Amino acid sequence: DSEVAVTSESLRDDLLDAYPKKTRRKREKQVVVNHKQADESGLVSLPVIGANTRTIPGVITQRGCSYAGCKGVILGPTRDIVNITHGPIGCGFYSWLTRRNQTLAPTDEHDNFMPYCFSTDMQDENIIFGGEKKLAKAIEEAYELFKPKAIAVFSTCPVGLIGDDVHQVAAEMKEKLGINVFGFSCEGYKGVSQSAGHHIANNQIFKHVVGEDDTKRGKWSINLLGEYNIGGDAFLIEDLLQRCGIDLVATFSGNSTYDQFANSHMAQLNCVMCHRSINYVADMMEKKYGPPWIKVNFIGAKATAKSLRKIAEYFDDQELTEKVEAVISEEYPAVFEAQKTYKPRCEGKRAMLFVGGSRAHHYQELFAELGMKTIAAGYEFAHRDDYEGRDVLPDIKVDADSRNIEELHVDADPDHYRGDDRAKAIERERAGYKFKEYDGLMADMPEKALVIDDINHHESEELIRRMKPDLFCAGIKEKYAVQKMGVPCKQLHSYDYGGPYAGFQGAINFYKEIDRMVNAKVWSMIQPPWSDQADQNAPSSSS
Ligand code: CFN
Ligand code: HCA
Repeated sequence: DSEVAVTSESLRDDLLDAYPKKTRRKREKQVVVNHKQADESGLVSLPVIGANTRTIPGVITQRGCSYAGCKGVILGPTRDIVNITHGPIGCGFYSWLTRRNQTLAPTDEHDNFMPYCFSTDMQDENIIFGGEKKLAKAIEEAYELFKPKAIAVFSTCPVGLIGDDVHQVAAEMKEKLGINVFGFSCEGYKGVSQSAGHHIANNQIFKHVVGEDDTKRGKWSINLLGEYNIGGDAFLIEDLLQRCGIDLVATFSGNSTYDQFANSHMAQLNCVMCHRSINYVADMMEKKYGPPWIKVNFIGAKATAKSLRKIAEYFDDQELTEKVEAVISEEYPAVFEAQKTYKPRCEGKRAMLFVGGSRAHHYQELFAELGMKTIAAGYEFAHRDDYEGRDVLPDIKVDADSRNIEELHVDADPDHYRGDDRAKAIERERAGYKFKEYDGLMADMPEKALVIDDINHHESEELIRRMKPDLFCAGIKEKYAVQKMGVPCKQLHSYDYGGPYAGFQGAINFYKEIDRMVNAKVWSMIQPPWSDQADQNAPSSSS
């Protein structure tokens, strides 16, 4: 709409004007007005956005590191692998359950080691003389105490700097103990964000675990890829799938076990929820074992129904279709009721979403169900395909910083954009069409909304000051700075203390929570920092 149109263009200029020339040149590629253009045939093209590039030193970024992406994100939610952080104690401690990934209590068959934080607690002496012996001892000690099926070792920055060989130690301990032990070279400095860590994790899990157990699965068997059971989301999705009669072989990796990964290649279909963090596993599994993959999204009631139907469509079986429709009809009345209550209270309110590599897109569905509008959004570390959909040019810039991880740039593989409607897409490709079917964040966002990659503190403060959204969604580092500006901040990472938000019941929980936040009177009583005119450092409100 025109209000957003005018503001977005001028706001973009103002955000960028604050920067020195060189910084501006970098940031202007990542701060984009979502102007969609249609050609004569009606095909729409999207603006190009810069993504997956190094953060500018000196700005306050939201990003995390490679170790966080590997250990915290991908392997953290698996309950019966002992995850040992090889490094100083802080890395292990701060990646221990802060993400709110949940799981079940232990059983005879499956342990739960999540309540424990395992680390080698490196000291000066290990930095100088090497930490491999300490690591071997830690693995042995963990084995003696817990007798796990598998032990994983995660490298922090100093491990790479001093050259400890975690893979060699892991191989020796695997031999000695007779269980699966494997390591990850996920030193925090690798790549430009947590995204590098996802890829490293995916490669090793695929190499060391997937394919170990060839037990056959029943009809309608799937894996759910990229669902991490934050706030209990996976519990709700598991329940829906089970009621539909769908056999969930493995989730990567919410509420998962080692045995599930080992058997996952026997599933008939991979359903990818967070494409950013796990597309590599989907691709490798398809190439090596055959199951194709489709995208799903269980955030939002409409999206949940659509995803269940999409799975049923893939199997093309009347019985499954009927079961799926029955479950949707059981769940939907409560959703309609809740929408009747909460939509009038939230309708027209404006949200900004800056988080991660998929939720800034997926959560727009839930806000739309409340009649709320997303006026600005962006990812911390996503790649261009997450913004623009599958029709993007290969992102193959390999600079000096990433030369050791060339293989991370799988975006160069055009096959990477297959997935949904593959047959149709391939057919069109053969006919010489350039794909114009977008399924990324930008296609779904309003015309002229601001899309900002790797937003920093200066930019979010300016956005809030100028546009005064009704809600800002981000993470723990942003939350209290934002709230001191008089705007409620919902954490879309940890869900604050709430959730689950997936599926139908989760959507209802979310509506309630957002109503509570955007309609609380307290926000109008807060004086933002710039309201103090005497403060010479405050940004001027007329610019
Ligand atoms: S649970 Fe996922 S959904 S895995 Fe990823 S890209 Fe992070 S930890 Mo925070 S909340 Fe976030 Fe996504 Fe996928 Fe979580 S949006 S940043 S690395 N993410
Ligand atoms: C990570 C994990 C994180 C951080 C969340 C936050 C998560 O990237 O290391 O900044 O609040 O979801 O826990 O994304």
